[in-house]
Amino acid sequence: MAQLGWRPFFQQQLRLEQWDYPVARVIAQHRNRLDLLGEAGERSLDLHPDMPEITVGDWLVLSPEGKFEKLLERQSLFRRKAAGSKVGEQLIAANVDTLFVVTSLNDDFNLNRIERYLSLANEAGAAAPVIILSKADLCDDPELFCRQVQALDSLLLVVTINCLDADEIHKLSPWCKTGDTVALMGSSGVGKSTLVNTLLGKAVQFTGAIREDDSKGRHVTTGRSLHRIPGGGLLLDTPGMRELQLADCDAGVNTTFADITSLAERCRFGNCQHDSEPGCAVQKAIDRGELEARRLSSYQKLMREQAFNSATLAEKRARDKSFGKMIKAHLSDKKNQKR
Ligand SMILES: Nc1nc2c(ncn2[C@@H]2O[C@H](COP(=O)(O)OP(=O)(O)OP(=O)(O)O)[C@@H](O)[C@H]2O)c(=O)[nH]1
Ligand SMILES: [Mg+2]
Ligand SMILES: [Zn+2]
Repeated sequence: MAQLGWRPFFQQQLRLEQWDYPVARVIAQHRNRLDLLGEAGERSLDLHPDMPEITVGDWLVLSPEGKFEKLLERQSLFRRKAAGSKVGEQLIAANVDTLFVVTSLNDDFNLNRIERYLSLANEAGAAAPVIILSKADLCDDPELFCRQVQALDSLLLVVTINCLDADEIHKLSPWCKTGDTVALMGSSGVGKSTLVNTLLGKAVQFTGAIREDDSKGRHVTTGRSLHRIPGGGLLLDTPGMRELQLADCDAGVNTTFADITSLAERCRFGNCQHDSEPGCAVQKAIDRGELEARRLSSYQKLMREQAFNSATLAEKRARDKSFGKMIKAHLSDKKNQKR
């Protein structure tokens, strides 16, 4: 079980009578059912509307009959605003120790996008980000890009790699130890599934060539799934996200931009927007060449976005709640009438 990522943190959540119950980890998610892996091997579980929202990486307790009993509290949880115009949240992955933010060294390379993923990771709790710069073999000067990423944060872990080359994979082994869970996220076509296959030592995941005209991926992977490296950790492959909108991510964004938030403490006004207020320490740092103007606008954009999405979500939650109350009141009225 330890090989699947089972830890005292999960064990402690079991009530005494549940100690003998089977526990299993969600390794894949389908429309109507989940694939689980536990001590007794693989099994599937049909989804039911009464169950809480479950995602890949979650730990479940089952009854002796194999029915859903309980979802265990997560050590980390990745979520985003539901894609498109949908109001809601989507769970991406749970109980992840390390997030590999994969960016390829071609047209995909984009510091703002890296900051977006870092904010997601910093909000998820207990999941440390590593920036993976893929397709280093197709790039003349990978070090140049590496330095640009490192400039975001001197403590950030950055690795350049050719995902197709098994001889380079040892660069990632520090994060792929037995029982450790690594999630791979990034745009379509950057090489997430290629990396999974090379780490597993066999082709488990489909991969596909990117489009020639704009080097964009073709969204080859469509679902999230967890895979075990023989004698190593677990890899969570995800589909390339067309859109990663943040919601309820205030802390994650502020952690990602710790340089800006610490400068902001020295602004004259407590509510300084760092635009054109007098005594703005952030603007002063930009003037002095100590802070990139790009970085400030990336920070402001992510803060605005997450605040807007959080407000929309809060409204929806309030609406759902009052709707729920209305239904309940209606049903109890009916009951009373019958009596
Ligand atoms: N030269 C080179 N090609 C790579 C590298 N990594 C991936 N590729 C190629 O890039 C293409 C896309 O790789 P995938 O692994 O399918 O990309 P993905 O990130 O899983 O994409 P989605 O599943 O669509 O999100 C494939 O043709 C891979 O062979 C690399 O490091 N070097
Ligand atoms: Mg893929
Ligand atoms: Zn300011």
